[in-house]
Amino acid sequence: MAKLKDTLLKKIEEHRPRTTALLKDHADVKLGEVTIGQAIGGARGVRCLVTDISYLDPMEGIRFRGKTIPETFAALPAVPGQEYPYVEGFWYFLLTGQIPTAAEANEIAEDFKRRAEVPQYVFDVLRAMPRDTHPMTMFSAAILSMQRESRFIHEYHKGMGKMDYWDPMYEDATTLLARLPRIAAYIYRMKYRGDTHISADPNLDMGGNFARMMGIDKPYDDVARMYFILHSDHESGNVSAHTVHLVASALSDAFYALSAGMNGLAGPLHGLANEEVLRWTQNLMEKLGGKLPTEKQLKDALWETLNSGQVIPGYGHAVLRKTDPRYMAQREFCLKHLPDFPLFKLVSMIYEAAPPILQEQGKAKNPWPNVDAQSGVIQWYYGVTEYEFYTVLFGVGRAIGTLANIIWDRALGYPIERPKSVTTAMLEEAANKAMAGSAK
Ligand code: AMX
Repeated sequence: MAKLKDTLLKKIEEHRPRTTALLKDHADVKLGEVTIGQAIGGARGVRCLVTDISYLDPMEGIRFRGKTIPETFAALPAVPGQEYPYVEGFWYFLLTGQIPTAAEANEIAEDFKRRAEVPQYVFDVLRAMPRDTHPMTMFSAAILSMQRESRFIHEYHKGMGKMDYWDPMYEDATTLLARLPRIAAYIYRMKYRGDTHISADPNLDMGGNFARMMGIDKPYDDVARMYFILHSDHESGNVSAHTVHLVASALSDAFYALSAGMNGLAGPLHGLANEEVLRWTQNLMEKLGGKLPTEKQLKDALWETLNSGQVIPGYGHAVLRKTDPRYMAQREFCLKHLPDFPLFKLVSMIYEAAPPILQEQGKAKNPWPNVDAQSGVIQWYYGVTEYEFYTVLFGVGRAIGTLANIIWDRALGYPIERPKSVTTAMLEEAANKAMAGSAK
């Protein structure tokens, strides 16, 4: 894929002096102080990661390469005749910061097709696993199984200059990304559709082919495009993105790094929340004999969840302090395509009821919905009712952002990550010193 790589190399060469100058002349400039609360409390708010691919403002939400979600969707070339853009064009955009032309997006789509064939041994690995294995475990294992093909590790062992690391990383990442829709659809149909499979159509883009291989009619192809783009990147500090970055910082290749990131995404406080949301709403409707709850029944159910020490899935965020624009983008899709769907109505009722209850409880810093509160409803509407599969869909999307990031990590020569730990006694000593200081 000469053109994207050429553009990317140009961007890398333009960028490198900025990183070099910052390190050479300003390395001691402080970005903030780290408190005891942050050291114990999951490093919340500690500014110690760098990425130019996306930035998460607590009030505004995500911007991809400086663009909001609506701006991104509007700027990227749409697949002909479809509502949503090429995922492949979005990959170009995340990597270079440049909006591709329709021809450029199509070229990437062609390159993805050339790389998309999944080797049989990957299916063999999946087939050897007990059929009740969680689909995220299968997804992660499938990714890891392909590590033997890594160009990066091959070139590394041959001997390669550090400045060139990004190139085989790009090759691995692109091949991996191109294969993920097939792997995800294979897991889905093996587990839930009687082990029947549908091959890709060489005339379709990534979103179109994913819908086809899942066996779901239009507009599921647009759902896939929207879903993959919305879930791609949320700056670097979230568990999946940070894990991919951390593992890759040891010069582990893209296969090792992405597989590890997927294991983090599979946690219920992170990507698995979309599964939890559907489990919660389905349980509630089941209890009520399949009917929508009254306002009172819903409030009681939300309080019951909180009082039993559980979280309300799909609500809250470590950084955001308003409704997630990824939630809103999906809500708009629902209002257009499935406004009367009972599950969407229930999710909309929760959207009204949950925030004031979380505020009244007074624990969650952000009482508003995140991306996961809305995404399962759309899947359910189009027939993907097996909610344990939802995080795999998130994973295909998250691969786009995390892989783009580790290509840039290599291009800018980011070192192995190694923060310093302290002991509890050291924290106590620091606390005592601070107390003594303020008593003076
Ligand atoms: N329901 C109930 N309690 C919640 C809550 C929720 N949705 N969100 C936060 N809280 C609680 C926390 O558990 C914590 O309680 P504690 O003091 O007893 O430990 C307290 O409020 C303070 O937490 P916070 O600072 O507001 O959030 P956080 O940064 O520690 O955690 C998150 C963020 C997302 C893990 C949390 O809001 C949560 O558990 N939400 C529900 C799960 C969810 O939707 N996860 C998906 C997030 C998006 C994603 O990554 N896919």
